Order: sequence, then structure tokens, then C-alpha cells
Amino acid sequence: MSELGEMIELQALGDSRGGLVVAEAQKNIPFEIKRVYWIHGTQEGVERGFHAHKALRQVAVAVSGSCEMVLDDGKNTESIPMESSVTGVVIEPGVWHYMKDFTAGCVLLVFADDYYDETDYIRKYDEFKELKNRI
Ligand code: T46
Repeated sequence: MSELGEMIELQALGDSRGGLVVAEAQKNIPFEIKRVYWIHGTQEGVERGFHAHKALRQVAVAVSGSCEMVLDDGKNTESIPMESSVTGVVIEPGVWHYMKDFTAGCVLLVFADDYYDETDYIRKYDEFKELKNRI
């Protein structure tokens, strides 16, 4: 259960040969997917993210290993364990987020509803808080 980021169950189709997980746009991923990227090889103790998006919607899934996703809507903070390759978390626009406690070999796969655009990032926490206080 998460208040700040909806948890999404992907379709698990494993059999005796191993696992197979399916993510489909507008089915278990709640938008049209325009971009997919993955974060891998994160060194021990490294934290990354530390921004909010103005409009981008994303779903993140730890397809291998685990990490912790911290979400902050300006009022509440929540830490979500990312440890299942079948469960994703929706990162909504306007939610400050960062990732920590990456295990060696963790691969965090992210589906995004738009192309990369640096102007969509709010990378300063002060700016984020100021924006939240205005709405
Ligand atoms: C997010 C979290 C979960 C690109 O040129 N294209 C891309 O599609 C992406 C994702 C990044 N970049 C560039 C921007 C930076 O110069 O790659 C560099 C590293 O990106 P960043 O420092 O933003 O990486 P993270 O891990 O802090 O954040 C990433 C995503 O950027 C972000 O949207 O929500 O993962």
C-alpha cells in the first residue's frame, strides 16, 4: 500500500523454465509509453533522483535486485521498497523522488509517458517546496 505512488501489478507469466513479466501500455501501465530507460550499476551507498517532474508520469520497476524509492509530495514522505520484478510504482508529476539502498546488480526499469526534456525537471528542493506552497 502506498499513498503517494500507486502500486501496479504487472502480468507474471512464469513457468517451469523461469519467469516472464509483461508490461503493456494502457493496460497495466496507465499511459502510452514514449520512453523506456533503466538504471543499473549503481555503486553501493549512492543515492540518485532528487527531483520532481512538472508533467511527466512514470512507472518504475526493480526488474533485478532491489532499492528503496522515496516519494515526497511536499507534505508527506513515504519510502517504498522496490524488491519485486512484478510490481511497479507510479511516479506522478509534482512528486519529489529519490532512490537509495541499491543492491549490487539492481536494475531499475522506468516507463515514461514522454521523451526526455530537461525543462520538465525541478531539481532544487527549495523550488519544489515553493511551488507546492503556491498550490
Ligand atoms: C527519474 C528517475 C527515476 C537523458 O539524456 N535522457 C533520459 O531519458 C534520462 C532519463 C536522462 N538523461 C540524462 C540527464 C542527465 O544528464 O542522463 C543524465 C542522468 O540523469 P539523472 O541525473 O536525471 O538520473 P537520475 O537517476 O537521478 O533520475 C532518473 C531520471 O532522469 C528521472 O526522470 O525520475 O531516474
